[in-house]
Amino acid sequence: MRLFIACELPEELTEALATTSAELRECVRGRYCAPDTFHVTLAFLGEVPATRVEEIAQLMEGALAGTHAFTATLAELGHFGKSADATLWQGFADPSPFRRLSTAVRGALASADVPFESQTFRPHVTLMRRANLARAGQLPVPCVERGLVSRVTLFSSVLSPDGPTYTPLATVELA
Ligand code: 2AM
Repeated sequence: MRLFIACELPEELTEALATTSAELRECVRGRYCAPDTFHVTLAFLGEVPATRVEEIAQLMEGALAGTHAFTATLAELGHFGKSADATLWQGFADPSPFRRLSTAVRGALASADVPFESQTFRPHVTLMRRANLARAGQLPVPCVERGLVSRVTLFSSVLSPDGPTYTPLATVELA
């Protein structure tokens, strides 16, 4: 199974992100992410045997026990990759609460020898993939909103030409 652990987002943030995404559609070509898939990845595990799902869910729960929910404020747009073929995202005013969650989750995975992608963590919500920014007009000013982040979920991801399908397998409600 293809697995990742991510923060789910409250409605206020999802709506603001969807507004920004709709404005981006006017000026950037690429593959848009559906608003009901918006999330902040904390750890990407990739292919993992299904027999390890329960262990991973328990590691996630242990790592986040006693962790508090927090208010997150959306901030600037940014991108990864080449400007002609970019992943376009919106970031947060204060990355530190997301960083603490990611460090805790990744630490628990590492201590149990569960492999994950260990590249530098940069909290973001992907709005669009394969974005051609080289041919884009002026990007819109993104919608900025605050909301309470209170759920961390282990998802499975199934890729298809119509886009990924994410299925929640286990969720931690932050205190
Ligand atoms: P992205 O949004 O920055 O592309 C589910 O696929 C989630 O896991 C996506 O949010 C994606 O991050 C992230 N992801 C996919 N492949 C990844 C990889 N090889 N390394 C790190 N994160 C990855």
